[in-house]
Amino acid sequence: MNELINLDDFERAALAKLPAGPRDYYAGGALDEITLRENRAAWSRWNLHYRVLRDVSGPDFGTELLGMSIDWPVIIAPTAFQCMAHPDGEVATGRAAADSGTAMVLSTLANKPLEQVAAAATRGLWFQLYVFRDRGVTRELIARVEAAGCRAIAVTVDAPMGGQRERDLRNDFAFPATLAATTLMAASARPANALAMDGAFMSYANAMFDPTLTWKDLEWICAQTRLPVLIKGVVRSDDALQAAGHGARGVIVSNHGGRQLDTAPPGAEVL
Ligand code: LAC
Repeated sequence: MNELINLDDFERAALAKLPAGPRDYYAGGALDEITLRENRAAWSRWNLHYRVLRDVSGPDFGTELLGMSIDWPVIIAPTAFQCMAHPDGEVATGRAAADSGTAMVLSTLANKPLEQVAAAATRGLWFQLYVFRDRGVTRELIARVEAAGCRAIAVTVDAPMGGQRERDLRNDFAFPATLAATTLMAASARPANALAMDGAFMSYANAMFDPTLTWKDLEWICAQTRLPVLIKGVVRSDDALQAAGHGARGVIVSNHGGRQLDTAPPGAEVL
């Protein structure tokens, strides 16, 4: 497939194939979607300050990221419930990442089992971790992530509560009962985990994720694993410094795609 595609057209066409619920869940943001719009606008304001006379006959975009070599400096961010869009879900995304020579980050709320995605994402897989009120679930997830050969853990820190996503409320959107967050569900038979995903992200997050997290808990997470830990959802340099002081090996500058706190500044600007 070599024809050139305009990405905006591609996205519009792909989204148009989905029912309103999943489409708006994927495409939407929190509240008035000010941050969602600003995220895109901010990237388009970026300029490339190119240099000249540098022998570009054999360009090489390869780089190293926490010991992982990738062919170009972009990896695929975690997004939940990909089987609402395609039956191959996260496995297909892992394959696509590998085919293009890069890595993927798998969501805690993935529909495909972690091990299957790891087998497809041969150029590297990171795991995005939500910290559950039930620390046993969290510990089991970390152990499974290590066993599957993931190369790093990215702890989401910008969703202590679910964002107010008005499109989801208007659509009365719920994750489809026919799809499970398989990696998570297999992690434990504990009651906290048995709660079916029969709600929207907001109610699920509020019921399951630990809103009491502090920097001390970051140290606890780092102590549970030999993998490098990053925190995802940072928009301030003082938080980045604090992360380094509490054991994080990196930060992912992000506002959760504008899906959490509306009016948060765009990543491209604060980076
Ligand atoms: C979301 C969660 C799953 O943004 O990260 O929907």
